[in-house]
Amino acid sequence: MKRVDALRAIHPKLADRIVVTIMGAVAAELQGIGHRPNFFYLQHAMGLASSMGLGIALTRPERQVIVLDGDGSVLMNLGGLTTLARYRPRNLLHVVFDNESLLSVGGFPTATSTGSDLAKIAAAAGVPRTATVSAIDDFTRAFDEALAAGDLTTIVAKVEAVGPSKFVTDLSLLENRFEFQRYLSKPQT
Ligand SMILES: Cc1ncc(C[n+]2csc(CCOP(=O)(O)OP(=O)(O)O)c2C)c(N)n1
Repeated sequence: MKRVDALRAIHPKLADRIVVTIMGAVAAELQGIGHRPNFFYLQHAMGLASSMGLGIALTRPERQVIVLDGDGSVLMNLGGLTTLARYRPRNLLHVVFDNESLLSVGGFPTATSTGSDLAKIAAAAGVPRTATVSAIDDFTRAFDEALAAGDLTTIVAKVEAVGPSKFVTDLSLLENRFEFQRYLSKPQT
């Protein structure tokens, strides 16, 4: 499965949900498919997209929050999984695109390439719902089931280590920051 195809498959379902992604390849891919004011691409703070998603999910329990993460990023903040599980926001769906590499900085292999299992780690941390998928149909099914279940879920989507040739986009961090903040503070109809 290619991550960009997985993103295309769920893109319509992200329209009215709060989305936080990691930086680099996934951010560029999602922007390429179609940016929205409810998407925030967390730059620089590697590993902390799920922590930011947790904060938003806890303060906005009426909204569904979706975090699009990477294996390298999760491995950098494994303690974040224990904090997610501890507070268990029912409105947070944590998707980890596991390409077994740090693709955005050259493709160095991560520990998932040598057997570390992020879904099992999330489950052991106390995340109540976890799944590992490696085909688009299974991914979209797991995604829909997680939204319907209304409980904290981590989906590890095994994807090929391929991405766009450039990760630079024309959306600056500050522009995205103010736009996203305005979106969050706007009353939803
Ligand atoms: C604290 C910190 N260390 C290193 C980096 C550099 N960096 C940016 S993206 C990235 C790799 C992210 O890997 P992963 O989460 O697996 O996503 P992928 O690039 O494979 O999509 C790294 C190391 C950073 N931004 N912040």
